[in-house]
Amino acid sequence: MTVKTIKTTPYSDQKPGTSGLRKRVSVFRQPNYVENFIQSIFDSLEGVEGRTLVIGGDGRFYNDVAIQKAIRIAAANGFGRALVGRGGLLSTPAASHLIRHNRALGGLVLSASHNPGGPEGDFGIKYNVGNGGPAPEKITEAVFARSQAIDSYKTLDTPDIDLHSLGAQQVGAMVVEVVDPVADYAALMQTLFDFDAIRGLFASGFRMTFDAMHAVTGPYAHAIFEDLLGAPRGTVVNGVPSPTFNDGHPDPNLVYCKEMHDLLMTPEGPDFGAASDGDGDRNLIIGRNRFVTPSDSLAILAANAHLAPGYKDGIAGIARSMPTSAAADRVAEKLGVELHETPTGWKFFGNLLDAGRVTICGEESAGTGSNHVREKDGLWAVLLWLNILAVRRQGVDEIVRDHWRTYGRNYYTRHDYEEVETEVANRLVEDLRARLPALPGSVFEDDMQVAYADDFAYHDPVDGSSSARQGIRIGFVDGSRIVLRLSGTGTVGATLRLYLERYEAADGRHDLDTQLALGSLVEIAETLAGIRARTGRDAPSVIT
Ligand code: VG1
Ligand code: CO
Repeated sequence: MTVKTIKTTPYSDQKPGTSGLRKRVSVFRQPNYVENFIQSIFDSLEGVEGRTLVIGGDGRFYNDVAIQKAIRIAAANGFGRALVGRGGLLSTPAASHLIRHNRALGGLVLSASHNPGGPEGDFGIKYNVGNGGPAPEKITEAVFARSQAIDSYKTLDTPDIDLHSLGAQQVGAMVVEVVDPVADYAALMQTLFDFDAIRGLFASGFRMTFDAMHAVTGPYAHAIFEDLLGAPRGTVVNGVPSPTFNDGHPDPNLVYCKEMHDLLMTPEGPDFGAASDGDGDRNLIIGRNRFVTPSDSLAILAANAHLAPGYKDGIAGIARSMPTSAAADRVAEKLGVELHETPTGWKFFGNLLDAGRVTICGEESAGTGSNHVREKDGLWAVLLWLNILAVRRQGVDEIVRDHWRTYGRNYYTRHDYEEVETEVANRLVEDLRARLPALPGSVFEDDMQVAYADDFAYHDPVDGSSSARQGIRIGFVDGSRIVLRLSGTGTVGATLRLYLERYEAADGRHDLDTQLALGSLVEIAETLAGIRARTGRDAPSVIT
């Protein structure tokens, strides 16, 4: 089979963001757009010859087309084997596991996560390295640099492979193995959690509802919750993946899971509600009468992880992204383990996990995970919650309140302003950055005094690399914080994220309404950054 070398010209916009390259489908459909990017990835890797590549995605529109292209380009570049999830499906954490489990060189994860899909929606391509995690900045920068100079890519003239038949097929000199996307992942979960205890919980009449949002977790959730753990049929809703997510928005937050939230707030509702996003790495956790913020969830999971078999010997440390609340810091302090604050995006956790310095990681954006893979993992978080509920025999609300009574409560919210004009957003951030040096010591309403103000820079303690300008932090003397940064995953205009946090001690008031508790911080943020004034918006697009 002769390798074809096809001439091409660069696209200027192939710079990976927080989590790979994400664009409108129409952008990916331009001639050679996918080919250029994938070839740029392979050109940035060493020693692909004969190695294994994992390929899979969240099943969104264009997934199948991009996979066929990726397979041919991989074969033409000398990979020896490709492992592809049946139907082109692999959740992001399952892809991470397959890479590790099979000692693959890396993997291509095709997803735009929680963004809508379909011909008018978004698509994405991300490269994960051999540890199963998103490529570090060193590689993503090399890929971008290569994409700016690329003049040809390699491919083969072969027919499409059958993505629906399990087993081996040949593409040139490369073997393509179509694998069950769920089996290895479900096996991994059984090594971490007490499935008998969780089975007992369901047998005792405990009721859960899990919303797969017509996205990738459907098959995983049916297999794990209903088949293996004995939850009644119907526990998993919206469990059939659809290329358009049934025209929905697969973001598991209180906006897109409002119905489930409302159900959990009624006495007739189930005991526990959970959901995951397009590619299965995020999680939403709601107990009866209790929404658990992702930052609290991270802290509670870390504090209780030892109740699950996979973590029975305790955890080595916790890492959280900078905008995530400091609730986990208090748990780390009490456990006497390391706490690391990293920039937004899972790629920054990889080194800490590989070095064994942390076991559990989390982000305020509904991402939690551990050293079992190198991605955040939605179903893992749900299973750890279930394991904890099964052992403690308490409800979610009781566990959350108990946590606050021990550690105090970090009231927390995020206000997103989406599709803001890029220039307006950039100027806003620049102007605020310019004011930072003068802020410490300033006193705002409610006697709020600024303790520090900076633009977060991260120094990776494992490989010594530095990442500057990762978000503006304004900390107050009482432990409150305002954080502001621009999203690195948006596909239209700019998204401004404003993160607000206020600490209330263990013996303090834990029953305030979150938005009211953070009201004065919202006003201080407006005084400092002028988001409403500059964008002309009177309210955020999304509040989480
Ligand atoms: C967002 C979140 C970040 C998360 C990233 C990818 O990034 O804030 O915490 O890691 O999405 O998540 P940004 O740059 O838009 O704030 V996912 O589920 O899209 O892979
Ligand atoms: Co995701």
